[in-house]
Amino acid sequence: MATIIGNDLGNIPWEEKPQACNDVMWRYSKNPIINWNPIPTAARVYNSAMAPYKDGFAGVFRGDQKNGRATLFAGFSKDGITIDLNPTPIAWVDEQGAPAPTSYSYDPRVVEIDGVFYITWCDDMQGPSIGLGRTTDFKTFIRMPNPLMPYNRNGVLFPRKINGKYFLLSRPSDTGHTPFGNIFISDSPDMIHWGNHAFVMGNGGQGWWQGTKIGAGPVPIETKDGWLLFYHGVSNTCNGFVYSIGAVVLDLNNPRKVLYRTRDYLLTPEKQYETVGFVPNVAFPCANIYDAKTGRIAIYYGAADTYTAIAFCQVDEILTYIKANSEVF
Ligand code: BMA
Repeated sequence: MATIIGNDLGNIPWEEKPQACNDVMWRYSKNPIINWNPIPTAARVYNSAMAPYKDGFAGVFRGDQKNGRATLFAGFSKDGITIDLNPTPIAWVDEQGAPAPTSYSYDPRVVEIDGVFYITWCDDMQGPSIGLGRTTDFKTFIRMPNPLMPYNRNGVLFPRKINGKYFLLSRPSDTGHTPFGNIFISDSPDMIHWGNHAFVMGNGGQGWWQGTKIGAGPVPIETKDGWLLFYHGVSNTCNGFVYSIGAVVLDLNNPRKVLYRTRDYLLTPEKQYETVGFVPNVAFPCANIYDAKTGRIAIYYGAADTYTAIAFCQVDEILTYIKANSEVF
């Protein structure tokens, strides 16, 4: 039985681990895949989401416009690496097709559930909150009611119902560059009414890399051992926050329960495209795609609030590592 419970994806972007690498997560050698000023309408495209679509990939991308304001753009790719970004921002509509603009939008996640692609992002509802919308073709984007009260960020949906309910991770915050933050979970019978809010995991631990705050990253991957969720952990320094990537395994039937959690980070800013940019020292994962047959996982992460980059890992190797190096607190 394959470890990942999901689809095969023969065309997943992939590069074998370099021989000299001792880590379980490694970077794409041609990072970054999106550089400064990729389209005339956006200076920096990062913290973005991709999903398999038709015979290639489609995604929703955070683009900071030339007035500095963050918005979302659709993009398409044949190989998951070269991205064709639509230079016109996504024009959200309501259920009747009338314009439903956003004031700002950032850090999108995309998940396909039963043939519909749902997008969560950081939306403005009198301050940061979780936006929710859907598309079937990456052309028409329909806004749905905001699932949670402000202030909140890092809303991430699970890719299927669990015991008849949709599940949403989130990270309650403040209006600014929040100096705290834990991951919570809510569920819903219909994607409209959300409740049963519960705490999942918090900042801290023996190490310092996730000592300030944490937030869910890409959509959780269903595996035979549990939901594999990559997340960001933040430490504070005299020069500001440092964002690293970790992982956690949540119980398949009860995703409120943490089974294993990385004691150390899996990837921290080291490369120039991660340590130098608009905001230095940020590795911020927002998407993963995977091939159940080979267990290959490609993670899309924003680097230095400037670039889009890819990292790779293999599911059996990463699960073995997390179990052997787990710290649950
Ligand atoms: C967080 C979010 C992210 C950003 C990170 C580092 O609060 O705003 O979009 O990548 O800060 O600046």
